Amino acid sequence: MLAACGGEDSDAGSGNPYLTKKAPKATVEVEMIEFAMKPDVPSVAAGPIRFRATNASTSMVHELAVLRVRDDGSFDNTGEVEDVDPGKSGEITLDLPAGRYVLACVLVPGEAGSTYDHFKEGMKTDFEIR
Ligand SMILES: [Cu+2]
Repeated sequence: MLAACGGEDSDAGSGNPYLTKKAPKATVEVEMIEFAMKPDVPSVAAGPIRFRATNASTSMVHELAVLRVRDDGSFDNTGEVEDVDPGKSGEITLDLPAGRYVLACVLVPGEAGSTYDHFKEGMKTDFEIR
């Protein structure tokens, strides 16, 4: 019989397996500024976690990507608060397993009016889920 879904990593439409509607057990406040990511805690327990990203810039759009570090060192992007305007905030709740993560802004030149590669400028920080 034919498989209904092709051989993609994740389902084509509904997408992100980490996105959850469960009530968060913890909230991580992340301040974004050029060019740094500043979570209010360095680690949090596994489970549904709300990330609230606040853009402290007065001029630049930023975003928060929650990147899980795979064993081989590559990143799995578990979810993003995209394109947060200066002075604004946004949030996402993700159900995440324990592991090493990086909180990063992944805007690149041409996106959201940016002329910088924010990740390369150092807009990232290690984060642990335990
Ligand atoms: Cu940024």
